[in-house]
Amino acid sequence: MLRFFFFFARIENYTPDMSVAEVDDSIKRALQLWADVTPLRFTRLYRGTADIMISFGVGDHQDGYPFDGPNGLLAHAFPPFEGIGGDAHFDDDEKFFYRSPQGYNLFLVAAHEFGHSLGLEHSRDPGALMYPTYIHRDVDTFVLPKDDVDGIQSLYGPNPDETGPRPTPPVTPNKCDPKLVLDAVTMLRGEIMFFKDSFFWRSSPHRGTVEQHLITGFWPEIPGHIDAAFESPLEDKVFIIKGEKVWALYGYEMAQGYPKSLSMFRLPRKVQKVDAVLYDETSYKILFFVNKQIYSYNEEQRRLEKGYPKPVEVVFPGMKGKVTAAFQYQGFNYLFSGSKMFEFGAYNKLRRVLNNNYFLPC
Ligand SMILES: [Ca+2]
Ligand SMILES: [Ca+2]
Ligand SMILES: [Zn+2]
Ligand SMILES: [Zn+2]
Repeated sequence: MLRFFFFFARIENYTPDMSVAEVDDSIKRALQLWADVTPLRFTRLYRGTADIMISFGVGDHQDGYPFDGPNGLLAHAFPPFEGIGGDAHFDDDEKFFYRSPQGYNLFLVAAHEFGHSLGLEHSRDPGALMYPTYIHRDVDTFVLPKDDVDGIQSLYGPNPDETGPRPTPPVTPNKCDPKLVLDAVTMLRGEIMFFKDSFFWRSSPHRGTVEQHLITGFWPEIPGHIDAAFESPLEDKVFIIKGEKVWALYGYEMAQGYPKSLSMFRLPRKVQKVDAVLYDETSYKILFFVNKQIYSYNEEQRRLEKGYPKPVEVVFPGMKGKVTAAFQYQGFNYLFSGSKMFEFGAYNKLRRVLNNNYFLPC
């Protein structure tokens, strides 16, 4: 026997930021996100009292939890209970959007609030929808993360009416996973950035802190699963490479005029993907790792160096396996291969082979 949980939802009023159809669609998709993975089923009411009463208000809106004007609190929702329980209120001093990314995406805010309406609390997983702070995400490709699926299924169980395959819920990478393979590593103004899937860890050596964030929370235009990244002190930019596209960051801002083509580094046309990039601050040379070869680009002279490509093991004797990420730090070159990290000192002499989370302690 199939067992479902039926909830009624009613939209009491609308925000002037979006059309009625856009609000309706955002709310519907936000509820559907939870219904897709549970026996929860939502029906819309147009009058009377629903389990989930949805409204927009400003300041003191008569429930004892006043809103605070632009930013800060975006919305709140009450855990399932009688009366106000389950209700979701949105601060209409915010600018909500449907498509053009200005302000806060109503679908994302509503999906988070409905998590509360259904009984979920905040999550510490920085990839989770139930993470306490709003994070910009690509809503066209958004799939409810594993942490949220596990949370809601612990309350209501899985969807008994599973029709066909669903997209796999994304799992937030774990720096203590012994099988972790990093996508790219770079310095960014004294901090070390470790990229993996849609996330990065930011390590501040002087502060001794490591934080994990969604890439889109900082740079909405940067895709996940990047190939390589490096910082150019000459240009004071961080370059992010995926396929033949190159983006540039100026600190935490996007640099204008990007993405550009990988051909900006004068690589031969047959090179359409790089595995890793290492910037050598002592010589202003940018080493591109492509399969088992290294190309060297002289950034000062804006040309590829003669005699390249060279095999990786000629430039870095003792390097084993394909290089998957690379960076230079405090005079040492670090080449990653799978779950290992090779440390090279002066004259590219191999010093140590470490685990690749050496800088990301567990
Ligand atoms: Ca607010
Ligand atoms: Ca890589
Ligand atoms: Zn309220
Ligand atoms: Zn919340």
